[in-house]
Amino acid sequence: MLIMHLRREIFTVAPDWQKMAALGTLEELPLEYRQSLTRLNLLPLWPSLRNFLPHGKPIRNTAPVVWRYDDIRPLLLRAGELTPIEKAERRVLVLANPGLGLENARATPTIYLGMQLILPGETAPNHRHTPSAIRFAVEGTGAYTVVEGEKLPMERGDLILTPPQLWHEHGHEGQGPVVWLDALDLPLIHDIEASYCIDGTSQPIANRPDASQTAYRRAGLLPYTALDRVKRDFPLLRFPWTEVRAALGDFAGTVGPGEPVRLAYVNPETGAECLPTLGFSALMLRPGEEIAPVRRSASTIFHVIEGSGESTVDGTSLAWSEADTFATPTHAEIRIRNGSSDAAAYLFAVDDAPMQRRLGLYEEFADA
Ligand code: GTQ
Repeated sequence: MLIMHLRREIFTVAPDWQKMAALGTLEELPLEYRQSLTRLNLLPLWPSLRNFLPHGKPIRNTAPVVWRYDDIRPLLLRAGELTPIEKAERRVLVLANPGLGLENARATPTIYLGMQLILPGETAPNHRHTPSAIRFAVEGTGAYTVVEGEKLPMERGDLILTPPQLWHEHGHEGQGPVVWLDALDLPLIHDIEASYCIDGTSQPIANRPDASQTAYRRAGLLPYTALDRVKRDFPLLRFPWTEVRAALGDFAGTVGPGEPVRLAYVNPETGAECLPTLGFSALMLRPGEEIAPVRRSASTIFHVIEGSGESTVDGTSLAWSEADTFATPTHAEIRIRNGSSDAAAYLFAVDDAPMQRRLGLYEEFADA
């Protein structure tokens, strides 16, 4: 412990030469030398070293940005008229961060977000893929996702997991449009050239309620057989909002003012995050409350389940109301304020902390 501490002290003090020496630039190198390097697929490190390894804090291109549901909704409904489901497979408008290039289809460096529309009677065909995905139901009733034969109703605020490589398809048996938010770890999986999909025929559906209504009905209770077998990776695929909302309300009574009332969605058998790469949590902001979550190395997106308010992200103000979604970069300073003095606000958060933990680089910073 002492050694760890000393190491940190030694290496956080910048030697003088580091401050003084400016690194050599590309332009300083003879043209003929640069051309020889290029011809041989070589690159000098030092001109771009600070790009790859900036001092103290990563370079962040992710813009703090809000996508308003009032803006998205009419355009998504129009997509319903313009593009039949057969021509879309998934009828989705991607929430793309302008700081990362719209064409790169990412809300943060690791989180893909889309708003998906399904109309009554439509089905989005069965497939499975390497990226992990979740759905967070935003509007409408009567839609469902089937994951490995388990039928998962999607009512407003419900979280549905579609873990990597598991078969999933969507349908809609109700009236009116249904919209949900998709979040995937697609940016990472695509960047490492590991993203692909396999199409399948429609799954046979098990004739029983989903596991949130049966085997994992209540926290603290597991099927007895779970004690003496290998824990399952994805035992629970649906987290109904009615239960999460009630849990937040009860938890709030024990959390001091200004302390975030925040619950993590976890695997009930292991207590760990429910997907390998992305983490999910629900926050309640009590009337008039403002919170400043600890600054951390993870990037996070927030989706408004109920209420309205304002956030400050690295000094940028973002106003939000119901069904809006906003992105926050890694290492960001974040404040979130409930704009109402008499109603609670509820947010759903997706972050990349699980993948950062697995990579051994997740950090929280105790700012003054
Ligand atoms: O519903 O399976 O937004 O495969 C992107 C890729 C949704 C889905 C997206 C997908 C899906």
